[in-house]
Amino acid sequence: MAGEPQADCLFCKIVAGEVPATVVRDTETTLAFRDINPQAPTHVLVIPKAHYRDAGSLAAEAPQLAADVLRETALVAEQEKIAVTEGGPGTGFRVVFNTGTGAGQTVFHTHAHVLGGRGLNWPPG
Ligand code: IU
Repeated sequence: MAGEPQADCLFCKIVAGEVPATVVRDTETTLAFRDINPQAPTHVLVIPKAHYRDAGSLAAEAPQLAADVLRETALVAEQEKIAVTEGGPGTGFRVVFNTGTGAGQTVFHTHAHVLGGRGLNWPPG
């Protein structure tokens, strides 16, 4: 059922404390932890503690929780000191929700990547 923990989900196991993670923020509804394979000096994942497979299903089925995740991405950026909105390469940050295998999603528990601390190219690869 939507929102229920899934036995075979890595991020549900992180929420349950069964798999370790380097947590940077922890709220009643969300968790933010460092990506195990960072693609930038700051690479943090923000997840809802409840299980939804991707950003679209989260937004459709639990819009307040989607808002919580989005707010936390900004608070992570502030905490990591990458929330600089005016400046050159290496300032600012990117929030990414890979959705679907073709777009690079490998873990099917909604997560926002928060990336920053280096120049970020556009269009992304
Ligand atoms: P993706 O958008 O589904 O591809 O992102 C999954 C991310 O989860 C990816 O960046 C992995 O490096 C990251 N990750 C992790 O942080 N800890 C883990 O144990 C595993 C994956 I497996």
